Amino acid sequence: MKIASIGAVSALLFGASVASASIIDSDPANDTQAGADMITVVDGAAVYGAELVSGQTGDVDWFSVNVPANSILTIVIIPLDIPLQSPDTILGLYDAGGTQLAFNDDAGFPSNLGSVIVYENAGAQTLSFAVSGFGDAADFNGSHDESGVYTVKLSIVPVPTPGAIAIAGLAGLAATRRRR
Ligand SMILES: [Ca+2]
Ligand SMILES: [Ca+2]
Ligand SMILES: [Ca+2]
Repeated sequence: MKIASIGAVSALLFGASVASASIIDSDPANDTQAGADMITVVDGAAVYGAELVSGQTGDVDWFSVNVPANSILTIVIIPLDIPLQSPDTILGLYDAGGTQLAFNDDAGFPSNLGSVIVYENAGAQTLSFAVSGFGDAADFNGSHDESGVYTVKLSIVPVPTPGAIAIAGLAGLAATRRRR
């Protein structure tokens, strides 16, 4: 159920704007966390293209993003050579010290072999994420045979305060009562 809803979200994100996303991918410099391409987030969102390069053995693409405190970071990797199928990606999220915080292979197997991570971030920090191909292990050392272009869609939204949630809950309750 949870997987299905994530798949639906990534299907929703697979829109017309995806094809025209500009490329941010400094191969081979971004093959390591130290060489990660910095992502600029505008109004809580960023969309860009990248590629797991054929012929470059073990291409891994690292990106970094500044994430504010009390926010939810969502990273969606959308395969484009065959939409949602190829390249078959994996995705890892890391803190600045290189500790893996989250990992995902398929956003919704078998219909979506792209990847998605939703992460609730407490304190402001720079996070990094790595995109590699299926077959690579969770250590992202580049041992895979996947190639092809993909789009990254990234969003950052504030975590609602408890007061805002309570108000939303009351509004929902009032709406339910009105329908009866
Ligand atoms: Ca690349
Ligand atoms: Ca790379
Ligand atoms: Ca995958």
